[in-house]
Amino acid sequence: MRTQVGIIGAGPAGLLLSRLLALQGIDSVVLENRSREYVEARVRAGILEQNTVDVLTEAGMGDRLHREGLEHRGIHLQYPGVRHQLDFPALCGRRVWVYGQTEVVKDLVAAQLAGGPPLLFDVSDVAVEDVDTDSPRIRFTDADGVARVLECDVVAGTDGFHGPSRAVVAEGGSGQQLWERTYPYAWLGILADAPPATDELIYAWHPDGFALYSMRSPSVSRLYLQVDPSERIEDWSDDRIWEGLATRFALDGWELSTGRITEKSILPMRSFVSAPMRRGRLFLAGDAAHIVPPTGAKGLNLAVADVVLLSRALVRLLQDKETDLADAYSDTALRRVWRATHFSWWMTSMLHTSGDAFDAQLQLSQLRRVCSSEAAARELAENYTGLPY
Ligand code: FAS
Ligand code: PHB
Repeated sequence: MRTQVGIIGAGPAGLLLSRLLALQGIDSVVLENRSREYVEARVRAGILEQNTVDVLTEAGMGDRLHREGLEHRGIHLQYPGVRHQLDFPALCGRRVWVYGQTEVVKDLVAAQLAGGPPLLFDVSDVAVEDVDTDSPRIRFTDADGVARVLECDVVAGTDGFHGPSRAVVAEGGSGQQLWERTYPYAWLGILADAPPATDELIYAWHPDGFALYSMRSPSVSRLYLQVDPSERIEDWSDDRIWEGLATRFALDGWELSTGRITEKSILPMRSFVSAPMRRGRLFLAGDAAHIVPPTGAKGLNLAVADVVLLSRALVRLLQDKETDLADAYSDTALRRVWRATHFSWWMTSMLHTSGDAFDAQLQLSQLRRVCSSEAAARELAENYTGLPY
């Protein structure tokens, strides 16, 4: 098999990269080691930045997003007795959309399978070779158990945190730098058949711990509460979850709406950055190179930003035979990665309780500042809605 760009991983990064390249006449093959059902069912991100919506729309992937997505003008910040709305368009002229990552992936998979570049599910034994040459290759076993070799001009490692690509970069002579922070808390997340009791997301600080009120549609709520990383999901009955959420969102004259919980899981929280995001003809994008805590709603959006940058670099490399954008890719991408990493750390540090009384006063002071200062609110709004590419 031969293609111009071999793409490992059919998450949002790999699928969008393949789409953007195809629109520019560059062919690719996407290799995914899970099934279509598994990839489309993974419950993950929910918020799309203005940039992400614009990119998906321009790539012809915006129809269902604009039909079914929920356009939000802002978020609410809450601490005991106060729920304050940040008006993003007034603060920075941008807004965000609620449209689950599952829906983005379903749209991209459907487009890919309807005449797009080859997308192979259920592959195994993926191995990347000769990335320091102009003819790298990917060895793999296809879904029928047949050993294959995909000859490429470029390999894109969009295989997420647990994929093989980052290790290939590390084995290269350019060396690898890793930065990691594991946070002392996790998120217990639920999906519930319950109409959201709020028009926009609520980020709530409470002495018992952080809570986030999000949603997927007018009839499906997505909620999270801060728990200790050692907590086990089987120790959290539905009643215990709803009680914890009701306590943390409590506000006079307002009531949480409950319903059947259809999914629950505990998500660890970490920041992780790996540099460089390239070795020869292998380029990393998305979670393969970086992880952010979900508090800033950056993970999916950062993957999209990487892929927009990478697609431009690969078009220039493969069509114009110019290496300038490819040579600049890693440094350019990492500047945005660190901006998103800082913002995600800042939101996480402001909102998650540690049990330390001094920390609590610092957090409440920060929250009062953001809720009372237009300048402080604008800084949050600009980062949350996505800085211009
Ligand atoms: P992905 O991990 O989505 O995709 C990588 C793909 O590569 C996967 O399909 C995987 O199966 C495949 N792969 C791996 N190894 C392979 C191999 N050897 N061969 C072939 N394929 C291989 N972000 C937010 O903004 N908000 C959230 O609330 C949020 N919640 C999250 C919850 C969880 C449990 C997780 C894990 C992440 C969450 N994220 C959230 C972050 C998430 O949305 C990521 O940022 C996003 O999926 C990144 O997309 P990709 O880089 O494409 O990586
Ligand atoms: C979600 O809806 O899953 C979501 C929204 C905002 C976040 C994190 C997760 O910051």
